[in-house]
Amino acid sequence: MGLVNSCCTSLASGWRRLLAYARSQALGLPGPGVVPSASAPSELCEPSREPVTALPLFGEMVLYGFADGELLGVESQTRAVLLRERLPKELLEADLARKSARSFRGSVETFRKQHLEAFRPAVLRQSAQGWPAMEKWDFEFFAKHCGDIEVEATLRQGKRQKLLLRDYLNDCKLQAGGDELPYLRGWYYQRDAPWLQKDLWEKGDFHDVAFQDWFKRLPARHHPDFHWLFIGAAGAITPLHIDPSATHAWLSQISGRKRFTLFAPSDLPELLSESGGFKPIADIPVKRQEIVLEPGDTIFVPAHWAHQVECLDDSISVTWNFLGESLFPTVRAAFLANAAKPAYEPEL
Ligand SMILES: O=C(O)CCC(=O)C(=O)O
Ligand SMILES: [Fe+2]
Repeated sequence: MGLVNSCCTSLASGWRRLLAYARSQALGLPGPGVVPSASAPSELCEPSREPVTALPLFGEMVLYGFADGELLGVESQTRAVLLRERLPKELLEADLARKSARSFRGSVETFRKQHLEAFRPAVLRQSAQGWPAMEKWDFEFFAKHCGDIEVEATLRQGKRQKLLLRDYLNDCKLQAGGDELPYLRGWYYQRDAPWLQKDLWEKGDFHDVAFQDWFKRLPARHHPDFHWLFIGAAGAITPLHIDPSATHAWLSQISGRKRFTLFAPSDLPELLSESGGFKPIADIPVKRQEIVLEPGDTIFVPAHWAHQVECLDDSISVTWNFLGESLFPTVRAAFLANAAKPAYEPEL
């Protein structure tokens, strides 16, 4: 899936490279790789100018957001600035001093205003209650009905391995309690077993109406396959990361419990180590929000909230990363800027 760490490595090291490049520009060095229509603006040379967030987008493109809401679209390979935009101010303001994750029993409209448009996490308790999956899905169900499907599990240190779902579920049992358990993350079940969908939400349900995916308004080749099942044994972990392509996510817990640890976008610089990766969460000095999802609960993780996830029990979840309305103009602008890039490979 490539989601873990991909963004924040770009935030720290990408930004430093860009800054070094901008400084070299100011010194009058030739600027190989600059797209002619857009050069690195001189204010990048300000040492104090550090981004507070970065949105990984199409290809290698990263959008760096600043405290004042300014946003620079940067092609990280060529280090050229491709567009200037503004981030929704709600994203930059989102922090844990405001209302954060909480129980929710309101209407779609309330959810939109208080969470989706405000970039505030939410826990929607028992919002998947009544889905047939809640009664049917456990490890035995998948071994019996989907055992012959080849899946790709994540092993130690992010290594991936293809194996039959039946064998993966067996391995989960054998390795229970060990370190770094294998974890089936991001299984795009709609390709292999689309019939599973009938066990989930229906048209007109909260999930269908509240979580509109604005990717659908971009050309079809840019609709990502960000709709997955996660199946993991108690103890399996998804390390701290930010979800790809500026997407919000919802995740509904079907079986077992999961703990989410969330950090606000405004704290992003505190989460990164010198080398550009994420620090272990135990070493992060800022406030975090911990939420335990019970079967039937759904969490809404807004774009750019970093999160770590741990299976507290043998766990099955369904999740969808979707593009929200307020980031759509930015993502569309990035898409157009990316599409308008000259067709040559700049020299580095
Ligand atoms: O449930 C998990 O282990 C991780 C889910 C998640 O954060 C993701 O899909 O991006
Ligand atoms: Fe995630």
